[in-house]
Amino acid sequence: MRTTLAETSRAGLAKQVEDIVMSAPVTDIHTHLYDPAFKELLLWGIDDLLVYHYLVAEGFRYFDLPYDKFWSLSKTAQAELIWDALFLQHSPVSEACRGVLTTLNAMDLDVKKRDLPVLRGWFASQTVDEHITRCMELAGVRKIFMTNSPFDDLERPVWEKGFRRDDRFAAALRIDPLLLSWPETAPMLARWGYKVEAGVPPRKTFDEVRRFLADWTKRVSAHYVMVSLPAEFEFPAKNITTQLIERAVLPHCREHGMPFALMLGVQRATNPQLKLAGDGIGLSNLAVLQNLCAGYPDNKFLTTVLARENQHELCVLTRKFRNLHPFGCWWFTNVPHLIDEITRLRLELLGLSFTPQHSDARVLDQIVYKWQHSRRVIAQVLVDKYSDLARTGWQVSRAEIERDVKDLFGGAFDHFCQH
Ligand code: HDL
Ligand code: ZN
Repeated sequence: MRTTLAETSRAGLAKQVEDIVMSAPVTDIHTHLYDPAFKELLLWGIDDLLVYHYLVAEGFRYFDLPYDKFWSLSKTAQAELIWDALFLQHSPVSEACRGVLTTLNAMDLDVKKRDLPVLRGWFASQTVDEHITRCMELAGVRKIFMTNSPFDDLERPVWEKGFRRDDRFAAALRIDPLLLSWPETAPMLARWGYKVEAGVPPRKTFDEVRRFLADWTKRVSAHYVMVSLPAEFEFPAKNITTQLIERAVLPHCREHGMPFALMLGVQRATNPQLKLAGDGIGLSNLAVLQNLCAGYPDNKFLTTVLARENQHELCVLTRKFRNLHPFGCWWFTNVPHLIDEITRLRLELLGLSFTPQHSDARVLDQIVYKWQHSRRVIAQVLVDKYSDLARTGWQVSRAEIERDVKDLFGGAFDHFCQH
């Protein structure tokens, strides 16, 4: 059957958009990866890929063994149980399973043979430095934002000792314990020399918390401050969390021109026996976001929400507040079906003033699949939207597509952080 002009032009547009989206460099604005100076904190290789907490949760749906038995096994033994259950006994169709195979395939490793020892042998022959370069090139990632917590006993000493930074890794200051566990955190700050112990007048306490935030912002060269908040988080509320946000975190962020990144909707330890894999989801009351954006117009808020049901309201709030920048399809929404739905919703409601994705990678190799999978979905959504424009007679040029994709892949984020 004859191909119509419209079909030819759509095919040409699709090829152009896919080429641009699949190859554009991207800034990965939230991961749990580390500068190689943190040594074993930077996870990489086949066994870390297989024991990723997403796969642990999926694996336990087939395991008969008790949770504690699994946790007592070596990483290698855990990886073998997961490989057997999720790859050999059942087809690896889940996003986290397919991701492992996408990554191995991108590294020219033959997954057809299903030979885990051979795969292990290849990774054992790699060095971390060459592997960082390889993964960032395959993923098209030019900068990796870490999650840096002064409250992490393994991470803190490395910062205190100091090290030469790898400029491919940027820092974000993560402060969950400060805001969510003040009674346990205040004594830690006191031990570190900040006068916050009980009985200290509130004003002095909040000034000392600001000094702590300033010291660590400088130490790690943080680009933003970040916290993950439970679904039941309320703001304002008559509690120390609200006071710390209002009297320390927000003034600090204003003084340093930094966004405050809110990740809303986690329900920690839904099943504690799954450890890191045990967190779940809750519906957030996004009035907290409205109150923060409206009440603090001189602060900037990066936000991602965990519940699919919160995504539309986040877009509407973003239309109301230019100091709000939504980012990513976070965690349980980082699957093709929802990346498509959420990105389509955002483009249709916001245009290009948002950041569609971050990887949230915990294992270096994951940036390869998380970005290849996301790019493919984002490209398809953009093809549809540009095709919708073409039907009006508006033809986007290659340069305009490249400009738009540059914005989505870090440009809009950089602009938001700097202005
Ligand atoms: O709080 C967070 O930053 C989340 O991303 C958690 O780390 C979660 O465990 C995760 O890795 N999600 O992808
Ligand atoms: Zn995360």
